[in-house]
Amino acid sequence: MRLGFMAKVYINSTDRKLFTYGDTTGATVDPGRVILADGSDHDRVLFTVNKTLPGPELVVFQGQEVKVRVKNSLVGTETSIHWHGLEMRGTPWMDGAAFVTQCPILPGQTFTYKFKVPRAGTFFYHAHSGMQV
Ligand SMILES: [Cu+2]
Repeated sequence: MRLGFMAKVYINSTDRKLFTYGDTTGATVDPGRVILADGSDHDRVLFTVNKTLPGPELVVFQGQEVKVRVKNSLVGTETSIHWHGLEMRGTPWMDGAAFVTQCPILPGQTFTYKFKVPRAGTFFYHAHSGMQV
């Protein structure tokens, strides 16, 4: 049986073992039981946020200012984070489209996104540089 939507897993960067997010028992997860968010079961490289896919949930009030500090820990690859569906009124440079509204965040660099959430709803963020779309 695959975990699918039943649990969120993360990978330990030192030993590359999988664990269930929020579980404190230390039990590992068999990679063969994990199905990725897009439903595909072939092996490939994933870029994650804070070692999870999907990344951490952000709960924000309409009109609230958001600050998100992004450190690019990818090896040899630039990135940026696009705030999908949110209009960046007054701060278009915070939209997160690399080479369009900002320079990409280089490996080892940190960039802080700071913007106001213009409206209520459910949105998502994703990497937005080169093939990271
Ligand atoms: Cu998008």
